[in-house]
Amino acid sequence: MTTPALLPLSGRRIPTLPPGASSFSHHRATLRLSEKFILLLILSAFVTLCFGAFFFLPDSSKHKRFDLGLEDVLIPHIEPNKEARLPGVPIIHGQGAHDEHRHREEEESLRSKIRADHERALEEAKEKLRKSREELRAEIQTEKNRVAQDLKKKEAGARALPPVPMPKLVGINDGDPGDPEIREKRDKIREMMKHAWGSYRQYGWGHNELKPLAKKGHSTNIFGNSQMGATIVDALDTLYVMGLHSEFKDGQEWVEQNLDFSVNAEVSVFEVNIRFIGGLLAAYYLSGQEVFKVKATQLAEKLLPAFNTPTGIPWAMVNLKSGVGRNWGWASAGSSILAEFGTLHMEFVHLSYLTGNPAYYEKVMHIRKLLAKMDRPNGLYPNYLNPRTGRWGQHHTSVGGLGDSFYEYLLKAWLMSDKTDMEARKTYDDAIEAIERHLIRKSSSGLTFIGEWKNGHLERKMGHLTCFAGGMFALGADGSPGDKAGHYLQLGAEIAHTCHESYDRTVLKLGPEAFKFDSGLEAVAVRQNEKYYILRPEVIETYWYMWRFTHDPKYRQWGWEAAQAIDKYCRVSGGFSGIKDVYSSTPAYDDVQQSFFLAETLKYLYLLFSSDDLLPLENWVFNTEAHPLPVLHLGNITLPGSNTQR
Ligand code: DMJ
Repeated sequence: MTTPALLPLSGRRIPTLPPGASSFSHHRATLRLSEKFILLLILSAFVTLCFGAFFFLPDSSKHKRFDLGLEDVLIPHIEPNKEARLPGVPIIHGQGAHDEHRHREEEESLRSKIRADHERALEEAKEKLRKSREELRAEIQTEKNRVAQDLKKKEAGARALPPVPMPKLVGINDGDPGDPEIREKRDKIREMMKHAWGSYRQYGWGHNELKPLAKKGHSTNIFGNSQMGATIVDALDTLYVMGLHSEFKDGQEWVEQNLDFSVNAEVSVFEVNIRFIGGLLAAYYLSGQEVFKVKATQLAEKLLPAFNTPTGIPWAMVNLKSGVGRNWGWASAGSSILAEFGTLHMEFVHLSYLTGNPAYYEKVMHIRKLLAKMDRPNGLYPNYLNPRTGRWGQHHTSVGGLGDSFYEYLLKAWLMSDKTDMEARKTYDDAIEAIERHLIRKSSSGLTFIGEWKNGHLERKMGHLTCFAGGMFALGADGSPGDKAGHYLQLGAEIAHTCHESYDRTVLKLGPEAFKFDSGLEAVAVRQNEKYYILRPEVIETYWYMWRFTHDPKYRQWGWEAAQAIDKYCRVSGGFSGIKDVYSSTPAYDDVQQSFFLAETLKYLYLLFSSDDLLPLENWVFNTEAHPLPVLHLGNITLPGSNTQR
């Protein structure tokens, strides 16, 4: 495994020059400098002589020219016995003679000043010409040294970034599980990854996603009309972790040669952050290849205009070219979405850490401070916040869609700070306490579920997206207040169980998009438009976290059931497709291979069948798209933009 080299920690990009290029250009600069110096000397002597000659001419001729120059530009011409008249200034009779006198005096004093200056310049020039060659050379050298030093100082100033150590990169290894049976399962997952990647490589290369049945590229509005190879960027770290190095190299080459963000496309700030910036940063940390860090920074700069709102809460979408932002038309009262503006922290802190540019850190900390000041109905965070007014939209709260990763990132902000960001931990604990009080219930048959809060009522429905919370509760157990670690681990296990039930109660053994706990229904979808499975990872994600914390073999068993079902029902010759109805024995495909299938679903499955020393959770924090970012052991380093020493 390669370890990233120590980096120039620069917020601004300094063009990389070939070796020797900087000293060459410096040499040229100094040559030009000495030529310039001599030319300047000659010119100054010449100008001085001309001016000298001019001032020794008879008074009448130069007076005329002098008056002309000033008259045209500055001073109204004064004829004897006529009053000066400036537009808008009334004529005051009787002052003419006095003004003329004053004007003459001013003219004379100006003339003597100029004469004195030029005489001095002439003396200096003569002095220079009297100097020996050596003396002149020495003077030129001193001047050259001064300019060179100034240049160096300027360059150093541009790079003067706080020296930060690279985070510890522990556990980038093979993760061989040892047990041959488990290894076989893991090999199967790697084979699925090869099929997904290979199909995309063949039919959708460079497009954001793949249509595995139509065998062509695919994209959705979250990427605007761009072709930014979302699948490539999202899949890079999974390829790396699985040891698929030639595929990784292929992806890297595409990134180097084609990934360009100067496109006229309106993209989702959240999606681009979690998939692209998260994906690029993880690829950088794992492989040490500088290009990924450079691309992540270039892209992040393009997202910054989204924060230009009256409150600093970013727009949901931004045009990468124009920087113009706006919100989704469907969002309540022109609001931004909690799970979107609340899911930037991890990536943005890493960006500031790596580049030394405080802007990223400041943006996300501003969001945190703003939220901390707001009233929360029943202690809950509504999903909608208007970026113009700073007021909540509809009072809907969810741990699934629209809310989910906001809570996840509070916990992960604490974890990635080496558990020093206590403000984040406290905000997480308070939020979870309110969620437990108002949203978490047990069904009549004893299944624990997380419902949705809508204007004071609990909707007894849970989304597939919400299933990630089982893993989150387990991950946050250690460090929870009042010795509640056991409680939260148990809560994680209960959510994992409920979500497994939602899979187990279908025909295809794949979970629906949303399932109910109402009128005798338990963990099943009711509406037709909630019966689909689009290769989502959340349930498998929770199995993996639960496996890491408990080593209960049932989690590997459940993960294997899901992997088999995906391979059986979602696999087609051109990749993997989502399914429209998991309760139907004749599956209809949605014909989309989502990029998160490669980033998350297959990665979590692979990790589930690997040993724990592959990307240990003490050292890595996975962003919401499963991109692993190292814990920042900040110690006593001050993060750029923060006022506090950590
Ligand atoms: C992923 O893009 C991320 O996990 C995100 O947080 C929400 N869900 C999708 C996958 O389902």
